[in-house]
Amino acid sequence: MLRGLAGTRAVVGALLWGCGLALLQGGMLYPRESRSRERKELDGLWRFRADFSQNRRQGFEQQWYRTPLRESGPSLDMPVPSSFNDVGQDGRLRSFIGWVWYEREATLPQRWTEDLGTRVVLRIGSAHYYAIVWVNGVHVAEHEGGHLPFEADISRLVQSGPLSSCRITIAINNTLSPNTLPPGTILYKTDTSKYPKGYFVQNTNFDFFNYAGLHRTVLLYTTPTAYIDDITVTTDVDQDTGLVNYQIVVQGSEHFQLEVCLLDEEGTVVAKGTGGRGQLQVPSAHLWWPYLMHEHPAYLYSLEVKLTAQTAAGFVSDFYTLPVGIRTVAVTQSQFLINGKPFYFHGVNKHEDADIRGKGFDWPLLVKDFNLLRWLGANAFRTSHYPYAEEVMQLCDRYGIVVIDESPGVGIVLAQSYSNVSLQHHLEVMEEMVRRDKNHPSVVMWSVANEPASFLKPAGYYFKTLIAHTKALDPSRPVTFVTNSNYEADLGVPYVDVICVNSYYSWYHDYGHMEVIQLQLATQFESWYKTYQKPIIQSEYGAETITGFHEDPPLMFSEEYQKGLLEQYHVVLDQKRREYVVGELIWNFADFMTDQSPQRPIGNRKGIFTRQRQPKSAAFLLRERYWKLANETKCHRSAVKSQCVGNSPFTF
Ligand code: GCB
Repeated sequence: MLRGLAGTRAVVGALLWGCGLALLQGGMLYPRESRSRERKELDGLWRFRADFSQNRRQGFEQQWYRTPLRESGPSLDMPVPSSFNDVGQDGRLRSFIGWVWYEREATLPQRWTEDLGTRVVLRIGSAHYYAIVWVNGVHVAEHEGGHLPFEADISRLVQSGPLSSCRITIAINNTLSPNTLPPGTILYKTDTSKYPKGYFVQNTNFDFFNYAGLHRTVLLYTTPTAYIDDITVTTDVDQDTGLVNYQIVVQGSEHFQLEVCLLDEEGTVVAKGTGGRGQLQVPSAHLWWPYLMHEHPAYLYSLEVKLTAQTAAGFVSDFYTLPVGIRTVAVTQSQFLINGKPFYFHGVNKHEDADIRGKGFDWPLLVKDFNLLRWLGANAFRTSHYPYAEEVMQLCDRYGIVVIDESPGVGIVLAQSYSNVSLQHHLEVMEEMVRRDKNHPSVVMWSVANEPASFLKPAGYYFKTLIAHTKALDPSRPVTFVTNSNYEADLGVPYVDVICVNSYYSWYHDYGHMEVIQLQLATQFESWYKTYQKPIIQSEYGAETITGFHEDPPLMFSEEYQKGLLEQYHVVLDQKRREYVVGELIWNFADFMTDQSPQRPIGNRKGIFTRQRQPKSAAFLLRERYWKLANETKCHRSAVKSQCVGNSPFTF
């Protein structure tokens, strides 16, 4: 079977591995409607087939992309966006490894197919993990990586003859190898007295279920043939003047003019500019402040960009509006500063995860999660352990929820995963991630990985290179990775700006002994700080808890134990946050699905909410703490002293 799968990848290999850099040419602006741009979402039911053939290559051998899927065999209805794993009743699909095939017909407006001045783009928000795309049987795109968008310009195809619809076929392979992100291995079980011939399993070194499918919106959108391809905005503050630096990339014409206009929330123009790069100055600027740090958090301006370009067909205009938050981020030896003020991260780690849909994007779930975050008084989260949907980042911008944006570099523990092939892919993933998320004011730091084996010899070069590359891509934000290695052995931490450390005292060791937490945690902080003099975030801590289990005195897995363990952490966090600890992120916001194992009773239960988003006792404990922390931060700032009491649901 290994040969089968490897063979499958070899078949497409030449196309497969060469595409990364080519994809990075060009921007990846979120597809917004404007006077010059339309979008057509292709969410809903798609046709679907998993290739259960022994070598998983039947789809390629029989060229399933050439004709409608229903003609080459039976197919299922499959919702998009959704993971395919949990929607069916067939257990084989839940744990399927290999190629699955999606297909859908899209009806195109007449103008899109007839107006040669229109550019039609197919955009796939997330296809986990490797995807090949055909339109009407013609190969149009390939992409490696399950969490970032990719596009194909399909104008020529849909404008080449009379056509009112097009057939989109997407083959997706969820196999993980030592060089993918996240990495994994396929293990062949060859003892035929125990396993059937060809039996194999996918092994991973991360603690969440490897859901797969079309996880985010698939859509078509249009631009004129000369178009605004990319916008990069960075901001600064000088006294009370906001500085908005912009850079715009245009494609499709060399003769063009650009006008930019910055509007405040009332729609009043506050600054104007022309040309592909420049600086806008906003006197008395409203800064973008995190939630609970200011009476008007998350202030967003709108940057309206207008392109007028000369093309063979005459003059065309393209319009794109980008939300802009003016804020600064800086790191000192012991502080994380937003707009020059110390910021303390009090928040959560999340997952994109829910019943039935798996990692499929879902608006009601998203809105519920943000309502819970705000109820909790959380001001931050980490996108553990991969980039989340763009709509999530947009809500963070709008609500002032600060983000540590993490790459899918989770489970890098094998020596092979430190090879040059892996590093090269990781560099490209960082490029794609920075390209997608660079303009979000909510993103204040990049995390290149979670809990790698950073004590292995090659880790030093790997993280030095990766972090330097990320900083070169975006000099405006600090870079980190999240470690659980020993402070003396970690070869990657010398290169980070902020130390993010995970620990599970009295959970994965010293089980049941909460009395050792304070000593062990204080030692952890002191050791790291003495060695590096960099601010520290407790980026994970927590305890498994089955909602409704009660034991007093507390026993592991009970709600009382989870609360008790958190309280012990809080004692030390309260001491050290006055020195150099700049944040605490609970593991985890909600229970989530994992691979099956004796340690995981239907998933990881360290959520403070259940998977259905109902609170455990610990949620109330954290809520009280987070609002108190928020109040303290506010009270330290004399300008808003009068607001110390009143905003909070608690009186102190
Ligand atoms: C960790 C990992 C996270 C796991 C968590 C746990 O350190 O970063 O992915 O889910 O521990 O619950 O074991």
